[in-house]
Amino acid sequence: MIRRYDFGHPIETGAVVSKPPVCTDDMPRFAVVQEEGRVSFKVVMGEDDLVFGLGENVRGINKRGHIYRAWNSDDFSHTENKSSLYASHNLVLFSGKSGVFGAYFDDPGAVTFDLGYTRGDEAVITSENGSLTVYYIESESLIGAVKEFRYLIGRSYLPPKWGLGYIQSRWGYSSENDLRTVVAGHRSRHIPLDMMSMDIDYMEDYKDFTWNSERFPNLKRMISDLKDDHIRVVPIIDAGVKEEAGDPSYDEGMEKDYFVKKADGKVFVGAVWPGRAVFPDFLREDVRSWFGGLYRPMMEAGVEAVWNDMNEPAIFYSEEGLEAAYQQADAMRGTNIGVNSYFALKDAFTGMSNSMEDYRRFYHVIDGKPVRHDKVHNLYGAMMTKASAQGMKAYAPDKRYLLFSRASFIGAHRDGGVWQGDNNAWWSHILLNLKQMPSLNMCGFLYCGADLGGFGCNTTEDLLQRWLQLGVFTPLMRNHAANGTRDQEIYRFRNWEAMRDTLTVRYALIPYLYSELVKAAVKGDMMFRPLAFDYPGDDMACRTEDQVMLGDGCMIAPVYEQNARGRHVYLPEDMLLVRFRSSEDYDLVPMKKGHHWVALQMNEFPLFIRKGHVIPMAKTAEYVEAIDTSSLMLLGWLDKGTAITLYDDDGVSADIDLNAGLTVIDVQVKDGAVKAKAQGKHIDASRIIID
Ligand code: MIG
Repeated sequence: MIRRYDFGHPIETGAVVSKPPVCTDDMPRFAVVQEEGRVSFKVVMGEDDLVFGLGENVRGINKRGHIYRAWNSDDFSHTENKSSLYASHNLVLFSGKSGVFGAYFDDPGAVTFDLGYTRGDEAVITSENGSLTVYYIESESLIGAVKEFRYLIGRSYLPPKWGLGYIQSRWGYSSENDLRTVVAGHRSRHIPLDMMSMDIDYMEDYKDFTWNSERFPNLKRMISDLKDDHIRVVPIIDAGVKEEAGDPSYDEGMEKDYFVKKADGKVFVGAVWPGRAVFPDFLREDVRSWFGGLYRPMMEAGVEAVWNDMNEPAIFYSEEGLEAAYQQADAMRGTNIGVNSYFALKDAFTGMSNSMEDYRRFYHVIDGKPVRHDKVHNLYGAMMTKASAQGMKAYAPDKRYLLFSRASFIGAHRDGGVWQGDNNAWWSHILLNLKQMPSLNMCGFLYCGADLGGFGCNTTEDLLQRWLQLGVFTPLMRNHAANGTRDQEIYRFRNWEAMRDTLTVRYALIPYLYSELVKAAVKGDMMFRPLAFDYPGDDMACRTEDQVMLGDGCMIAPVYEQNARGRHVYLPEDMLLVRFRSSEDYDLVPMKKGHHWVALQMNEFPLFIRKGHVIPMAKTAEYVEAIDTSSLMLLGWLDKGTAITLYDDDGVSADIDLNAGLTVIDVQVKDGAVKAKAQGKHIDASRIIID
């Protein structure tokens, strides 16, 4: 059940696609307090109530015990003390003795989620705008609540099937030669690879939609050569447009008045990569269709995939902010700079990026009226994604496009995926990556993944190895690193063969992963679920956060500790451990419900299949299009027959017809033997274990 409540004058965010009528009676369970222009919603929590939601954020899957803030932030240090990352996904679900309920707070401005932080038994959600629409949700189960919510916000974006391939990336690949060398590094060693992402280095002076012609002398040819090698390039586009007369995007945007302005009517100038830059008003439909159109030449050159960055928007400094800092420094020149003034001087400069003062300096135009940016801040990235999606669709309406963004808001889950931004080469970030997956899924974001190996800091061989063992399961699987960090391509390491073998498992599982991804999108379901969703009556499962359910039949439990050679795993029911070394080399170990220590050497990682389920594996391949889905091996542990449905299609057509694409794989167990069949497929059931 979903009910809608309006407060003040809500701004349309586009998050919700099927709006119920406004409800005028009191909202159940939430006490509403309106004061000083803000509105708060208070819930009294039972001692053991669990709290889920908030999509991309720090800390646990169970969000209770901390304070979060919806405020899209370019923050490259994802530590526990933070309250926001790059996205605002304002769904909160409570589960406890009094049932399952929650709400979606549809507000494009700052919203704080005090979830037992100020008072352990209270959750207080506060909209600073004081104007928003709240969708109250009640259901029998957590997954039921999610499905209702997902129906409200519409079907999630689906990438082409090749979007599930491995992406190699680095900020720093700056020439055609760099790309070709890295591709050859993979192909010559038979390390699977489908895409190379291209960071800001490909541009001319960091200008959107330009290519440095010295370093990329023949773009079309490079793209088509790489395509012959089954590699697609994924160029980056930044939100800020360089302020430079003569640059076509800048000139046209200025002429047509497409950039955000200050109260005095002058175009707002903030610095990002190219130095002084201007910002398209993505909240305007005409600006979106213009900006989307700018992707066309790239696509004509053969580009089929793009990532959007810096769209919180990140602003290093504004002219005004910089001037204020200079003035402060000048005033301090010649004084004895002691402890307090030292920090004040430092803060004058460091505090100038992504500052609230700057976000209050410029305005969008909504329905012909100016709206100050901070009131709608969290929509900016989503609207950029919308613009790009529109442009890519317009170029090839019948085909799926690949798109992922850094900033997002619910609604953008219909237009593209997200990557989880600038993590670090820290062991704790493997675990954070895992925890973010189910939370993102609840909020509709299915095509997601974190920078494998870690973006900031130097990675280590064992960290990359363990992280890949998780990345194997995430729809977006990308190895990405910051400029200046140690080389991080698989083949740079002594142990590259073991990592290649890890990737063979990814490619063998793509038929299963793709099927689960499509089903989750079409049915409003989650590909990754907290154990609490599947085993609500099991207290241990409800408190387990370093294992998550994957698809219908599996659970994953990655190793995320340095020098570990195994880990503890809690099995909420009997499961079959598949201990992978490669797609051809693995052990099958039936395990009973309960606590276990699972030994896992550096080259080994586990997948647990619920007893009674089977999952399909194809023969591995070096790129997605080479995977033969007509011949499948089944893994599982059965005591009686079962059936699974597998979704497959050409992987590129825009239309998804779930029913037409489903194949039923029927598994029969009789007299101690298994027989399995599926129309049009060769099925090998020899690895199924029977009880
Ligand atoms: O200020 O384009 O999150 O993935 O490599 C840094 C350079 C800008 C941030 C992105 C990261 C990317 C980097 N960008």
